[in-house]
Amino acid sequence: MIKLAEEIREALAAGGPVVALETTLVAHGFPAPEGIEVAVESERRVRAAGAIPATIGVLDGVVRVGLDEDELARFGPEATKCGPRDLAAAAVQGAVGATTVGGTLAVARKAGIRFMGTGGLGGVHRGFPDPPDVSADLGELARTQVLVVSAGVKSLLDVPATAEVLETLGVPVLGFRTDELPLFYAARGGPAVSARVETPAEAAAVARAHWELGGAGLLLGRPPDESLDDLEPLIEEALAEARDRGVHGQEVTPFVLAFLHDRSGGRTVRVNKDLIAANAGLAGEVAAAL
Ligand code: PSU
Ligand code: MN
Repeated sequence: MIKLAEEIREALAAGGPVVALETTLVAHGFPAPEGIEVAVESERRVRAAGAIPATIGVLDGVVRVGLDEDELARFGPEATKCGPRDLAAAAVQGAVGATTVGGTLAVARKAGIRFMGTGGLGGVHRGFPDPPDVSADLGELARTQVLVVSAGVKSLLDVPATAEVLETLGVPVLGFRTDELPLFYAARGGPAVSARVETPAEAAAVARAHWELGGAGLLLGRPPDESLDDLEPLIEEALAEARDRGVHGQEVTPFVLAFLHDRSGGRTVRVNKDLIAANAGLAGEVAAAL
């Protein structure tokens, strides 16, 4: 049911650095085929940092850990979005299953991978509790011994509420050279982190200590290098449009991202691509430092 690529199996057996990467942002986070370019560049950055990339997705009835370029190219817009609850059905029904952060963490737990890079963590959607839409990313992070590097929480969500839930779940929220949890497209203005770290080695040391104490997931927030600070009106417009069109559940995040990519004159595409690759690189550095 789960198949690890040879290189990844060997690296894990030897206690080497491996970084999990997801496929939902590949399939649904960008206009095709830009998601595939992001995936290839993320893998390159993980390798440049001295770690092995493990891109995860469901293909031909198998949960795959490690995909080659031809396999990655199959994660287009028609792929099924796979949170943790969707993995089994996608495998049994032979779907191309693009794993979210939560879905990827569920597989990483099973495979014994300790690090992951992504764009922005999912969280509490705005308007809670009508409906009570909370990304499964949070539940998986709370029970998986993985350090996830992201540009914080996606700002189309209710970020302060998400920060509160992360605290409730006992997930350390580390800031990489920042005291504030980044806001995905924006570097500043987010809620306070629980601890600030200055280097990949320091992040690795905190993760190891957390796991020795019996803790599970950690979030390491890395601010985007280019900060877009004027997007809130456009985000509100996107959410209103989603509401008007009856977009709900798993469709909300990809709809809003596509709206922003379309209406920001390409700025969100650029920043989103850059931050995903940079987060993958930092995850590789932390993995290599442990
Ligand atoms: N980061 C990005 N683009 C994305 C995502 C993260 O830059 O598309 C995806 C991740 O797969 C994350 C998902 O798990 O968005 C959250 O979706 P939801 O809120 O529906 O759980
Ligand atoms: Mn949801």
